[in-house]
Amino acid sequence: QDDEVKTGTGNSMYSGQVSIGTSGSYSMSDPSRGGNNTTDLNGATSGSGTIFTDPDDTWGSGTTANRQTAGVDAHFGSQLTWDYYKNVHGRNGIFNNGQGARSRVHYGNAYVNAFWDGTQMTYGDGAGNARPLTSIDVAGHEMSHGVTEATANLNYSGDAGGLNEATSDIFGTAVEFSANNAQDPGDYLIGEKININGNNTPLRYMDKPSKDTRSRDCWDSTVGGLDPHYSSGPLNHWFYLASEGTGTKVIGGVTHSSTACDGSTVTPVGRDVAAKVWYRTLSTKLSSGSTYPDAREGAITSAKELYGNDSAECKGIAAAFSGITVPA
Ligand code: ASN
Ligand code: ZN
Ligand code: CA
Repeated sequence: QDDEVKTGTGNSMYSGQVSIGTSGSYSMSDPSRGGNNTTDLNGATSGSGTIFTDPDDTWGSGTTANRQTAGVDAHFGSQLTWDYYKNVHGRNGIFNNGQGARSRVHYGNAYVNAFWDGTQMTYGDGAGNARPLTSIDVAGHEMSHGVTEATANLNYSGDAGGLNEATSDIFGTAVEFSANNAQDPGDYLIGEKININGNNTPLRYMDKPSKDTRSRDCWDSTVGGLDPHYSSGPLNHWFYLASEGTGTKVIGGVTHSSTACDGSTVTPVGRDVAAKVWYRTLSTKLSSGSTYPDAREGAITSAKELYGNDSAECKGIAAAFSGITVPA
């Protein structure tokens, strides 16, 4: 029966040996998650690619020597993202309609990016020292662009562009933590596994976004003029402050250190609360032209609805927005 889920064994690049949902005998297509499926573009830059198949349901080798390996990581990332939204937010897939999505790997030649195109996920193989862009946080980031499109539909410019990008970093990070994977433990770095800069630095730092030399730590009215990958900095910093507070902590084997823009001490509400509040804000308070001040107001209203008007959670969420200088 082709609609019966099978449990394959995947030898991934970034997460060790993992279980993946497959079907038939055997295809990398997961009937238990809306038909999420993973295909090989084999260097093409268009088309659906060819679905990965395997005779014994054991996939990949842990290295790029086996072309299934990138497929294992992409399929696993899609599975984790599906499970995260379902289990934590009650969301049934990217579109909340029970439908899965395709992930395409081996896009183009030495392509150093990954993207969501409104319908599906696509991953490049990287170039030079940069490895395939199929890490858990990147997969969660890209699919969360689909969730943003299906909810607030934030523009990709101005303050909204930064909120859009940060939303993907926030939920990509939340998915990484939810995986609780020994090879890729949760942290507040984005893309730490893929060596995109060739010197083992991550793409972005949520505790102090300016460590990438371009992102802003603090909001002001000029932030909206930046590329969304840099105007995301203040909201990423908000998520870190709300989750972990000010100060220094080792998380996922990495030292994180954060200060508030207004010099305050922020008492954290925890990552799970911050993620719940942000999901409610995204899905019920924001729209295409929303600004950072709108995000503050929406998040505080969301925290009141979830936890009560005078709750510690609501106060902490507000304090973290003051910590990125978004005024009341
Ligand atoms: N990987 C990039 C991102 O998701 C692609 C882009 O610039 N839209 O942000
Ligand atoms: Zn993005
Ligand atoms: Ca990470």
